[in-house]
Amino acid sequence: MSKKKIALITGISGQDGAYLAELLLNKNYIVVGSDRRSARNDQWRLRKLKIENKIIFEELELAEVFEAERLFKKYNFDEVYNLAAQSFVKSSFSSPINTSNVTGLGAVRILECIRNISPKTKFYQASSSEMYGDILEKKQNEKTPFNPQSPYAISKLYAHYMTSNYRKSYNLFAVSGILFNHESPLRGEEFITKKIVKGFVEIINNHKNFLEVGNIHAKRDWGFAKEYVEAMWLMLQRKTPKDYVVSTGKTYSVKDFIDLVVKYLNLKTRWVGKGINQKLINKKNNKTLLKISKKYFRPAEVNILLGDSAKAKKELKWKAKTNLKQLVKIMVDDEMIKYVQN
Ligand code: NDP
Ligand code: GDR
Repeated sequence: MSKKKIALITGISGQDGAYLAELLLNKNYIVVGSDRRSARNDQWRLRKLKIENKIIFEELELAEVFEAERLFKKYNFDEVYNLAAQSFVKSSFSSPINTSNVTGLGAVRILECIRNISPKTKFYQASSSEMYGDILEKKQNEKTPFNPQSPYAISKLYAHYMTSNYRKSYNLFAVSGILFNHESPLRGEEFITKKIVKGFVEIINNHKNFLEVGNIHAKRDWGFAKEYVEAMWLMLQRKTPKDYVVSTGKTYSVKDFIDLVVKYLNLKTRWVGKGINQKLINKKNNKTLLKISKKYFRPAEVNILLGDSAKAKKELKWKAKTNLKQLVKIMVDDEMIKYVQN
């Protein structure tokens, strides 16, 4: 019998951490999941997937200097997935220094441990389509130049370049997956897809009157998170360390997403007004279901993203299977369960 592989997932309490842990456990890995102290006792995602008691939890605050070192001295990791980050783009404008420290330098703290303590460990860095920012090519692939528009995206780009620099300079197996937006029932409530799904499900269950959002004309390439973590794992199983774009190849606006959700919930609606005064009205009673609020706009916006993951398809044999309509169904059905159970 071959020895069980051991993997570290930083950011175990997040959306991708949960799905990746599930995937690795199914592949018979020992999974060490790190979180910061504040996250302890709030592993609702792992509980939801029924894997909370299968993870070895360790504390790792990525903003600290020596905590990562302790973990690398304790375990001999085969693979490390660095998913921990201050991941909310809007917050990065109000906390640029913390974002740079955690999302940017955090990756280097791990890379330094690998270089000094465990050079055979394979490293995955969670890079982001946000790095393309104000896009310089219509479809973005591994060769598209970056043009980041937020402290978050700039921090991710720093970590991205450091990962490829460590790969070249020290011959480490260190790769970045440039993942486009991916969503699921485990998505944090501050992100737009979950906010819309939760908001409308609350509205139809009389727990809310209306929803307020920001720029509904922003377009994103949205996929299903559960499929995207498979691409992360596949990248670390290749002979040669390389970076890959992971996306669906389709882009939709926030407004399109709203329309799909209300349609699936059988609400008859119409859009009225323009710009900041645009609203979504319930045709049945003329009540406002959704308003635009300046509060949710960002100082600099990424207007459109559209990924080209042909390289992942060819070399990893990975492609997105769930389309946006199916994703909406998965998310809405899950959100509705709470009310059915009551
Ligand atoms: P989440 O926001 O759901 O999870 C982020 C994780 O990082 C949480 O476990 C969080 O812990 C942890 N974390 C935050 N700050 C620190 C810190 N200072 N020290 C240690 N841990 C910390 O993100 P996702 O799961 O959606 O994404 C995973 C990664 O992939 C992130 O790096 C994200 O930036 C990146 N990414 C995500 C995409 C997406 O569409 N989801 C697309 C491209 C990249 P806590 O619970 O305590 O907050
Ligand atoms: P994003 O995701 O910034 O793309 O980053 P988010 O869901 O926050 O925003 C997507 C787009 O929707 C617009 N928007 C709103 N966004 C939020 N959160 N709330 C609103 O009310 C609202 N109204 C409109 C935004 O302006 C934006 O254009 C996500 C994160 O997971 C990152 O960590 C990851 O790197 C990228 O996806 C790829």
